[in-house]
Amino acid sequence: MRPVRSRLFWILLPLLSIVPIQAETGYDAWLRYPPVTEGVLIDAYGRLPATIVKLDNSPTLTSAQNEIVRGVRGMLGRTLRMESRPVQGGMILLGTFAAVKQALPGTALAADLITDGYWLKATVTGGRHVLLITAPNDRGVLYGAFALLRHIALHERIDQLDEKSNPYAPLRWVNQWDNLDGSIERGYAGRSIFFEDNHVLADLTRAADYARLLASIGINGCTINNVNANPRVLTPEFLPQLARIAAAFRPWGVELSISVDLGSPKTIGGLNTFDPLDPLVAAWWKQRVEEIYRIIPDFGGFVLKADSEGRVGPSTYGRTHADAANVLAAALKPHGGIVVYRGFVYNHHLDWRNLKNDRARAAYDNFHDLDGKFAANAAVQIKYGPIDFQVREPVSPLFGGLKHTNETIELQITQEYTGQQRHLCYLVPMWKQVLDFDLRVNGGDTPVKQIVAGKTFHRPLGGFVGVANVGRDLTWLGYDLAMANLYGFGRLAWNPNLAARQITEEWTRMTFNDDPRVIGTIVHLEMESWKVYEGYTGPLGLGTLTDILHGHYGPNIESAERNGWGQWIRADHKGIGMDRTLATGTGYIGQYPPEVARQYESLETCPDHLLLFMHHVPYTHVLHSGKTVIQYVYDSHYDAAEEAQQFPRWWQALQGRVDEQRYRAVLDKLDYQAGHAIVWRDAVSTWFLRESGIADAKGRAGHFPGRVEAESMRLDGYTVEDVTPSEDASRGKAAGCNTAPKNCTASYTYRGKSGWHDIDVQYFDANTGVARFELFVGKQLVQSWAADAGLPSNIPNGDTSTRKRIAGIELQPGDEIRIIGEPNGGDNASLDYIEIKEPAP
Ligand code: GCV
Repeated sequence: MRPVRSRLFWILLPLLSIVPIQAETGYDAWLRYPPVTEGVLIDAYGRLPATIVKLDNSPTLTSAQNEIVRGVRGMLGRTLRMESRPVQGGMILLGTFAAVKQALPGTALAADLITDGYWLKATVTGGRHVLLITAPNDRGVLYGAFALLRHIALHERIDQLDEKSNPYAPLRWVNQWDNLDGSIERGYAGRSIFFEDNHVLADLTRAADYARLLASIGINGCTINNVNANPRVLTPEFLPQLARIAAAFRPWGVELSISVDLGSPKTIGGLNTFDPLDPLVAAWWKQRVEEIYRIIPDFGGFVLKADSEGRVGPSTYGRTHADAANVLAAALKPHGGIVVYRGFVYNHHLDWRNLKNDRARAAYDNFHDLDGKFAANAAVQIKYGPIDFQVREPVSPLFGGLKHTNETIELQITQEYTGQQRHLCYLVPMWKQVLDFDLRVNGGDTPVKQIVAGKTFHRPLGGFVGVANVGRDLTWLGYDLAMANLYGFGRLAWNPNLAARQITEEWTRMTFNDDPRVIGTIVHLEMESWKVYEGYTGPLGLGTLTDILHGHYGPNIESAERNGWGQWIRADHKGIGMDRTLATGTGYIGQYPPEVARQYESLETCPDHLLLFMHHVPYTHVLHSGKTVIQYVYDSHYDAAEEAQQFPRWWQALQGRVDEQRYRAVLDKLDYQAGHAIVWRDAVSTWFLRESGIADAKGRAGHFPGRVEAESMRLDGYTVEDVTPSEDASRGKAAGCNTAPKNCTASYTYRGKSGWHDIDVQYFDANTGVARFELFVGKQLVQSWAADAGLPSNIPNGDTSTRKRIAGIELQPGDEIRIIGEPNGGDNASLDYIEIKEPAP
């Protein structure tokens, strides 16, 4: 009998056929391996051999084999048979060149592969289909395995694979800035996955999973502790703990390295000196290094920050950076280890009154004369720009200034000055510009990527280092969309010639899905985000106009001025910008090779986006774009903040197209960013209006239609307070509730037009407690929320200023809008203003 189906069944049928999108935490990042559902692809991938053979038992090859089994099971729903010897039928064959040669004599191997490079080759030998994944070394085979899985995840053909891929540079590292107590310097995603309470964590599952992520993008080294290093890391009690992390990394081909403190021979070694030229000091390092290699044979080496930001260094004994690097290098050399010496050396007590002083000069001035003096197993690690990871900087001239010294470039995946993983700011487009920048050393074609990879000056060592701050948050970086930076860094370190858009598309498809709308929206968001962030934080080469003395997060323009840190923008009533010219300024521009120097020296040829980094000009200076500097500043802030308002709207189009959990989490972040972009816009525009005295030609700066200041509302319990810096609050003031545990109330009688409105409540979310707010219209409670974002300050300012949007409220003249603030801990439920607007179309 045919089953009888109810009407309801037929109504529900279309819904039943929709595969529900599973909630996801983000933990799997781009290694999710979701099922391939397209019929054509299922057929094509169905021809994949059913057996996977690994030719030796090394931990790395075992990872490669397991990973392919895992990926194929996830994506193709098949469980491959695992073997350790070639079989009669078809197979996926994993092995180094040496092993393949033995197992399949006569197989012609790709001679042009270098260490870590891999070859994927679909072939027929002895009548059987073999998908060969081979490489000169184990790690290369693992990278090949990930490459194969990437092809499948991207739904690319694999039946005729013949892909050889070499890494662009030997050194592809991340530096974590984790402290042994479990905190992370500039960490925005929870505590360390390595340390707690001055010990290595007992459970290193996260460390191993991190290594897997790193391996999947070709990263071969991880420095696990802060460059502001705790000497304890080298103590005999600590080394065995480090060995456990190395063991967690090893199956993924990630070498462990550590940051060390140059003062260690004295602080923990019992010597009365740490003079790098003292034989006792050299012997101490040698002995420590031997001890390390005894328990960690594949140890990568040391990273050293010295004579910088309060760290001790060779200057204590009148020695050079090369002396300091070389004493470590000598100890590491017999074991194949390297030392990476940070070029981030500058005086943070510069006299700001001296117009010739310039922090940007520091790296070149400190290292250029030492060119050729560093050991062959040492490299100088240079931040991409001469200041410190700003939203925009010119490339460091030091890249072109060391021809006989190994270099690495330091990029920052951690968004220290670029929104701290609360703002979307995708840095791959910026890194591409930096890496492609042609320094024209000796008038030749010398892009930064080639120099740091050792290609230009034929150096044996070199590469790419990304400062990363993954933490215990399940999303790793605290924000799903920020993971594109980690992915992009790895892909560029492997091949800096990849296009930013291609990298972003790959990442999006693997992290989310293949829906063209999803791909289009996310790629667009990511690709726009750096330009937008720069636009509302610090355009024209000013750098991020943030609070450089504290959190490096919200706006605080003047924190850059009149102190020894040297991030000056030299703004006064008449003009702005650092004069770094040779003719009249600090001479910094002279550190570049002549062609580049000529371009920057002249106002005619200096690009607008670096103008104020290189020149001091009046606010009325006309840019190449035809706008004056001051009008550009206003326009840039208004336009970029407006674009940030679109981010959550674009994202909303993806509801139901990405899993609900990540959809919500990302939407919250983009909403927050849209609000904070307004804080930035207002702070910077207000400050420039006040400083320059020149009005915004479009009449926006200083005018806030629909805004009701908290200080002008009826206040019960709330008291009016000044905010510092004043531009971080609307009209410079806030209302704080200092009556804890009693609540405070701010109310206002609406007199505008009746109809639907959005109400924005601007409040300050201090990190010392969790205040709560309730918003009433008349007697009706419309919204309540907690101020629990964990922002980087404990007072009302640009770090803590936060917007809560309450959309779609019907208001009528005479309605009372009332906010009740409930203080908690040190969070005084401070209010800045409310803004009542007609809803955006
Ligand atoms: C690890 C900047 C950061 C510091 C960091 C330093 C460095 O100054 O703010 O947190 O210290 O750079 O790179 O050494």
